[in-house]
Amino acid sequence: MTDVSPEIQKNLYRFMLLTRLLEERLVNLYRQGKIVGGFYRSLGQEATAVGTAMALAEGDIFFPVIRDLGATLVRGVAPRQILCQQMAREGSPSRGRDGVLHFSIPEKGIYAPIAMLGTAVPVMSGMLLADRYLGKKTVGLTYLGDGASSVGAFHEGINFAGVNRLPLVVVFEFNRWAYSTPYEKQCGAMTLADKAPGYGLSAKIVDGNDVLAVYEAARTAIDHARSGNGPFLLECKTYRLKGHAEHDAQSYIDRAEIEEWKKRDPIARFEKRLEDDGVLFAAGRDEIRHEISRHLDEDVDWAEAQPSPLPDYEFRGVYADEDLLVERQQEIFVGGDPS
Ligand SMILES: Cc1ncc(C[n+]2csc(CCOP(=O)(O)OP(=O)(O)O)c2C)c(N)n1
Ligand SMILES: [Mg+2]
Repeated sequence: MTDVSPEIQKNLYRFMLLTRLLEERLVNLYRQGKIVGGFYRSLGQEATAVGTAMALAEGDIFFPVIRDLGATLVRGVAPRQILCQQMAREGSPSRGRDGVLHFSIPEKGIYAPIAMLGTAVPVMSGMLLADRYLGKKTVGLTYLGDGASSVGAFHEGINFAGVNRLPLVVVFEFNRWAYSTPYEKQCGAMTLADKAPGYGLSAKIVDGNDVLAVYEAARTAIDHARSGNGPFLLECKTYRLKGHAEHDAQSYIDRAEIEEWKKRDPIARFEKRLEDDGVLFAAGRDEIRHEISRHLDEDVDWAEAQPSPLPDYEFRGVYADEDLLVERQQEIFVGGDPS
């Protein structure tokens, strides 16, 4: 038995299911050509994103990456904002200027993932150092794929965070693949957690498809960081059941591997556990599913009715004095005299 309250367990379930159902809607929109750019799913990885984000406290900060839609939902981003973000409509957090999860909502502690893999670690280390100077007890969490952990910026950043004992939690989303590169061609260490001793850090490996185990391990990691013990590397073993993005048919993966991981689907597993433990039964699950679906119907209609941003919005938010400079930028980039 777990000491996690039934209330939190039901919330973990609700957010995993919301992530999945929202992504299903987004796949439909993608197939209708309504998504601007690519669409990256977290199918099979919902427990890792939801379980870790649920363990963060008010005021903590994090960078989601492509598999962390669930983390942003836990943190209070509305599904309709995500729908607008993916369709590049007004009403999206980036007001149509960027897609996927590339947006920041500082009041919710969400900062846009940095496109270059691994660079979140040094950037977040700097943010945590700044908060320490300000006397704040902020914990920072960043997600990193197995591929991202091979990038130089990760190693420099984690070394800096370790030396300064910064309250940083790195969640490794170990899903064995970095696009089409398998882990064997990525790193010689047996596990990503093996990287911790070299930097004097603590680490733990957890079943990333067991949402309760992820939540409990994330609480331990966050407490460790907040208590001044320095960074913590939490390796979640999970699996990307779809391709890198919707355009990728996963032709480089043996189908048997995918079939094997389907049996460990985090949502189906948690449903069984909730039932075995007497926390939530089929009728309760159906109620949650219907409620989510009903809201998503409304959200999709609402998002599709939102206008595209005005073209001149592209030039805003670049300089502090934006009004003054919009005209000049347009002259330079859209036409006119570039001198
Ligand atoms: C430095 C760098 N190289 C390549 C890319 C392109 N890219 C974006 S995501 C990705 C795969 C990342 O794999 P992984 O870190 O394992 O995360 P996963 O997609 O498995 O969640 C690649 C190659 C990039 N954004 N940055
Ligand atoms: Mg990966």
